[in-house]
Amino acid sequence: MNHKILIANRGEIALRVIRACKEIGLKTVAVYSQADADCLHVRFADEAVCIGPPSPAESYLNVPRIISAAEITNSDALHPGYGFLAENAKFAEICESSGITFIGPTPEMISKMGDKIYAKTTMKKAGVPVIPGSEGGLANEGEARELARSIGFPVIIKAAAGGGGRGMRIVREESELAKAFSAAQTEARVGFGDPTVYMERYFESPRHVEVQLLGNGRGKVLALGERDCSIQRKHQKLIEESPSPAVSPEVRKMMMDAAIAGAEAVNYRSAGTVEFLFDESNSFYFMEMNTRIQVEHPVTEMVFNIDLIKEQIRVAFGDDFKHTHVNLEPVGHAIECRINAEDPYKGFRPTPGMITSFHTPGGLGVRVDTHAYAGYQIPPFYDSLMAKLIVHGYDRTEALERMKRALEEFVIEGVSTTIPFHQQVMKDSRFIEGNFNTHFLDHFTMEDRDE
Ligand code: MV4
Repeated sequence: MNHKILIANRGEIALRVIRACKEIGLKTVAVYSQADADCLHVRFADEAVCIGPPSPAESYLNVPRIISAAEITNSDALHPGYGFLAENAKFAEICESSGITFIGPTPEMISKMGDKIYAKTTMKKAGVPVIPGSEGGLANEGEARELARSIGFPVIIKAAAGGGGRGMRIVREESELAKAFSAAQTEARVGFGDPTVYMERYFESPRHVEVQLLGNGRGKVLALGERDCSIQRKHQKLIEESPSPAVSPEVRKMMMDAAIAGAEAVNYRSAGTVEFLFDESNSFYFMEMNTRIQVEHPVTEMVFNIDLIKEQIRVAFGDDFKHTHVNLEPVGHAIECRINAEDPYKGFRPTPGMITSFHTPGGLGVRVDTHAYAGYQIPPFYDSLMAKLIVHGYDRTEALERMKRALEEFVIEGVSTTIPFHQQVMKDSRFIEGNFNTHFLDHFTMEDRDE
């Protein structure tokens, strides 16, 4: 392949994409803000273009500046990473009309799946189980009330243009409904420019289990197992693993088949994720579909021994998957801990600043995806993800022991990190037993720091 790829992102994911490009002989162009001149993605890329001031709106979210950077460097393709412009259909459209291949799904697919009602309707039509609720948007409060009565309380009202936990309202009894309905509508209009809301039965303590998909845009979609992402705080995932300790082989097969049917029905291209809510009775229900590569993709890569970014690039240029990936079977177990520059003893408050020492763990089955190094100054303008520590083991027990060992080896000085938090979770009996749901961290308290 003879292409030049612009990476429209920063941090560890920019490095991750550059590495994939290098292995397939593609030239790379980094973009960076004034706060990121010392970032590794700038040094690892063949070329780099400064696109503006630190604020994301003036740099990584600034479409004209990114398109200009692609044009002056003669880049013929662009990888958006995750976050920033990764799920912006207009941006994908502008890339395509500027002759720049967008390494992701079609603009039409991004915009369709961004509409959570459309996504749900499409999946339901394809035979995927969806959460019981309204058929489409709620016309008015009266309709909301009538529906809530028939579903039974509690219910949840979600913004059609929302997603990822933004713009949701739980309603526990009828007396709260009027207020919740109008608040959800207002929030949706202000937050997403679309007041449309829909209703679902509310599941109190589900697990978040998601299926990794890869579509070739020629009608074929592969399902690469599932990830359990239930360990999260305020909709920020902290630990992910594959396979899920809660999913049996029988249920896994049904989940994979459902996800494939849904994605093949829309002829999906690129990497994508179908999010399921998984309940105590082992039932799964479609929640939403993400049309990007996700932060936690490495756990899938470790158990399937496949480079998801390379596959994304292949299918974006109209090639098929690598032929060896036809009968995919996972091997062993992988766990990821997100190492953030945050203080877990102080409510996970971000702790930007200078990293004075940085020693990453290594050895068999250990992977560290990071852009950090000793002497690196973490800027306050972006998210606090510093490193992803991923381990792979023969089974979950070995992966867990390996994670404990790797967390022990990891040395980061100068800023607080989530390492002590992860060390405590790895010792928690409920985590060890695989007995957790999305509320695991609600009542989790940090032990006193030993000083
Ligand atoms: C739900 C739910 C319970 N019942 N929908 C949060 C993220 C977004 N994808 C949807 N979310 C939820 N939707 C119904 N009908 C609970 C959540 C939820 C959640 C889901 C996944 C991971 C963490 C979560 C934390 C709180 C709530």
